[in-house]
Formats: sequence, structure tokens, C-alpha cells
Amino acid sequence: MFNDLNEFIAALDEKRELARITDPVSPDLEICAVTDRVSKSPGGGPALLFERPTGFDIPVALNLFGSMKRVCLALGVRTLNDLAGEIETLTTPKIPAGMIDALKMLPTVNRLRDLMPRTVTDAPCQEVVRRDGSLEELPILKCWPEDGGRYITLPLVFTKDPETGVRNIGTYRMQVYDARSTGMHWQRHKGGAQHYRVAERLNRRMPVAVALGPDPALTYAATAPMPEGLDELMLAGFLRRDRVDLVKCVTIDMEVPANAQIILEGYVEPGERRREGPFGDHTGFYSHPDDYPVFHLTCITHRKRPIYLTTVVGVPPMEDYYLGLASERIFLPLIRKTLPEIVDMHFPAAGIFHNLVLVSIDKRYPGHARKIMNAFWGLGQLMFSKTIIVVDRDVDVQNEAEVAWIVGTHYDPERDVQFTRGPVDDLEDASDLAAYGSKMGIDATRKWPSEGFTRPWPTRIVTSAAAAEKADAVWEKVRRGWK
Ligand SMILES: Cc1cc2nc3c(=O)[nH]c(=O)nc-3n(C[C@H](O)[C@H](O)[C@H](O)COP(=O)(O)O)c2cc1C
Ligand SMILES: [Mn+2]
Repeated sequence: MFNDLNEFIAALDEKRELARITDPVSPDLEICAVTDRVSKSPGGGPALLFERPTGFDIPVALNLFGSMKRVCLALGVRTLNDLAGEIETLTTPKIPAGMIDALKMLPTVNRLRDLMPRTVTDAPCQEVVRRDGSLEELPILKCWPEDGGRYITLPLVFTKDPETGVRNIGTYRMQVYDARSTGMHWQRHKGGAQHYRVAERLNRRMPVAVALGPDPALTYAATAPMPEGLDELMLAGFLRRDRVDLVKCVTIDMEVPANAQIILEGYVEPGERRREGPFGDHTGFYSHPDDYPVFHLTCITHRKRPIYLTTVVGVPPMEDYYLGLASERIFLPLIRKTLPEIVDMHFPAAGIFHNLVLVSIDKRYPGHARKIMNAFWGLGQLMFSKTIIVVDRDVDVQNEAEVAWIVGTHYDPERDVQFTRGPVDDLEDASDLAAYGSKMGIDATRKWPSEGFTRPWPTRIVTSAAAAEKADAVWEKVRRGWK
């Protein structure tokens, strides 16, 4: 696995997955414009390293996770389904039947040890300590013309619950206000916001540490929809197959990943808010300005020769789609622990996660599709699902065209659409109120007599096994001669 970002970039380079850009390109709109174009090329284009961002001597890396292949590489697996399989094994403990069986389980048991971070005293991220550090020294991007300013787009924001000390890490963008302060855009449903709620109740200043560019598995883990109270470092340790090394911050009582490129130490004050936005968001539209807490910088520490790791979001698909794909695969086996009837699920790129989720189920009883909708609307960040489409187990939800066909043929609009109301994503623009609105589920499963449907259900057209075999042979021969 990769011990740091430098090792990951070297591996991408070696596998010809990295494009180095040596021409000067400005962090002001230009780097984003190049990245946007690359993201729209088939398969997501290469990772990008801008070696000479205009006005800075710190290189800018983006689109590192911007393809299925690179997400797999970042997480050290051949396919994301392999990873899902490992999680399935780990979370389904078996009682060993004997000594040999017990020995076979050792690798799995060893991986549990990797879940706990370890503290070190000597850290690359603290090679240079700058108590007077300024955010103006970093090549932070202004992405889109109407953005309210420059934004740190891929920060790992570390906080602790002021009462319990439980840690959270989340990726929340930070708008640069000046050399020593930024916005802190944790939305109300997120872990950081909950810690800040507690800090405000206690009327206490809350330390916040921000890591930029640790190893790729940890960078991913900060975006993952971990259940509240579960440490993202556990997930990172599991994915890295090694414990995460932490080092104590210089000016605040927090620990940060030793292998990061750059650390921003600071705090948020209770009661303080400042206008944040607009920001060209991953919805493909600008988010409206709103009031958010303010991060005050107390110290910058960094490597001697840091790389600035960032990302850009905009009209999908972009890099965040591939980070989301990793979560789609990693969390499926975990969701199935409580909803074992789920066969597969998929978040199409154009649905930007919260707008559309496709789920296939092993339908077992009347109304089952609606049970799944209600479960999703009550489960972590799946609560944001504005549209849920439920299909039977034989429908491939990874095939969006197949789902469109099945929905069209299987649903009776008045009968099969379920509406509800509840919390919606903070980025939701169509609801009358911010963060509160309606959601829709479509039951596109085959309807049963026990659900009130008594007409015969049509049979899907498939040829016979023998004819299919013949077709394979004939077509294979024709195809070879034809090319
Ligand atoms: C590139 C990127 C940028 C993100 N920016 C934000 C943000 O500004 N605010 C926010 O609340 N969530 C943002 N997210 C989503 C959160 O990181 C995600 O919901 C995460 O699971 C939150 O973790 P938490 O449950 O520990 O808060 C972003 C995700 C990505 C991939
Ligand atoms: Mn969390």
C-alpha cells in the first residue's frame, strides 16, 4: 500500500496514469478548466500534476481518483467488488471448525489490528513549522467564474466531540477569506457540524485540524459516509492494511496524519458565522451563499517540498463520482447486514448521489419495495435520496438503460409511486425550504396478486439455452471473418 501521496503519484506515473503539465497554468480558473475537460474524456482521463501553477512553486495534483482504475489502485484492490468481498468476510465472523480453519482466519484477524491508529513523534508533515503561515502561500484554486473566492476543495477536517472526545473526519470545503481564516462548510447533517453544535452549547472554542494530501486511502475515508461515532481512521487503517500514523499538532490538542503534505491547525469560535459561497458545486450549479462557521488558522506545518492535493467539482461526471463509486461498493455489504434482501445498488453519475439511487432486491413479501425505500430514508446519508427506484433481483442496476426500460414497463404511476417528506441534502435547490422537502420512491418490481395485482405479469423475452449457444458460435465465426 501507499505510505503517502508521493508513493501514489509515483505509482500512477509508472502505470502511465499521470499527465504532468509543465506549462504554467493559473490556479485562477485555468487549472479547473483543464481538469473539467479531462474529466469529461472517456473513462475519466488521466490524473493531473500541474508542476508550475502560475505564481507558486508548489505543484497541484488533481483527478488522482478520477477513474475506476485509479480508485482501485488507491485502495489496493483489483476491483471494487473484491474489496466488497473482503468486507463481507471481515464482517461475517465464522467460528473456526478446527486448527487449520483457525489459521486460515489469521490474515482477517490481522486486519482488525490495522483499525487502530498509532502515535508517532517524528512526522513528515511537520518538517516545516510555520506559526505565522499564510494561506496565500498555497496554490488554492478559484474554480469557476462566479465562485465567491478560492476554495480548499479536498481537506480532511478533523474534529473531536467536545464532550466525549470522539473523533470525526469529514471532507468539507473551505473558502479562503484571508491569509489566516476560511469558511468551514460542514453541512448541518455532518459529523463536524454535530461537534460544533456541542461546542456552541458549551460555549467553547473548538480546535480543528485540517490535513491536505495524506495517503490516498485516508483521503478517500474522509469522504465516506461512516455512521456517526465510527472513526474514519478505522476505515483508512483497514483499507491501507496498516495502521494510520498520527502526530500531535503543534498549537492545538489534536492529532493529524503524519504522512500528510500540509496541515492547517486552528479553531472555530462558538457563535461566529460568515457568508460562504457561491460555489460551483457537484450538482453542476452554483450553491447559494449561506452563513457558516469560520476557521481561524493558528499554524501551518508542511513537508519540505509539499504537493497540494485538491479536486474540482462541477457538471458531472467528475472526480467525486469515482470517490462515490468506492463508497457504493464498500457500504453495500454493510447495508446488507441489516437489509440482506438487497442484491445491488447504484448511484448514476447524473444523479449526483442524492438525486437518484437504483436498488435491486430479492422480493420476499408484499410491499417489500416500499420497506426498502423507508429503510433508505432512515439510514445515514441515504436519507438524502430524493428518488429511489426499486427493481427485482434479475435487473442489473449497474445498467442504467436496463433500469429505465424496466421502470417504464413495470410501474403504474398512480399505484407505484410513494412520496414522503423529510430532511433533504443541503445542496437541494428544488425544495421550498432549505434541507427539508419531499422524496419519491418508485416500486418497479413485478407486482403480485397479494399486492392487489391479479392480471398475468408479462414474461421477459429470452431465447432458449440451445439457441443461445448456437448464436454464440455462429456470431463468433461471423465476427472474426467480418473484422
Ligand atoms: C470533493 C468533496 C467535497 C465535499 N464537500 C463537502 C462540503 O463542503 N460540505 C459537506 O458537508 N460535505 C461535503 N462533502 C461530503 C462529505 O465529505 C461526506 O458527506 C462525508 O461522508 C461526511 O462525513 P461525516 O459524516 O463524517 O461528516 C464533500 C465530498 C467530496 C468528495
Ligand atoms: Mn464521520
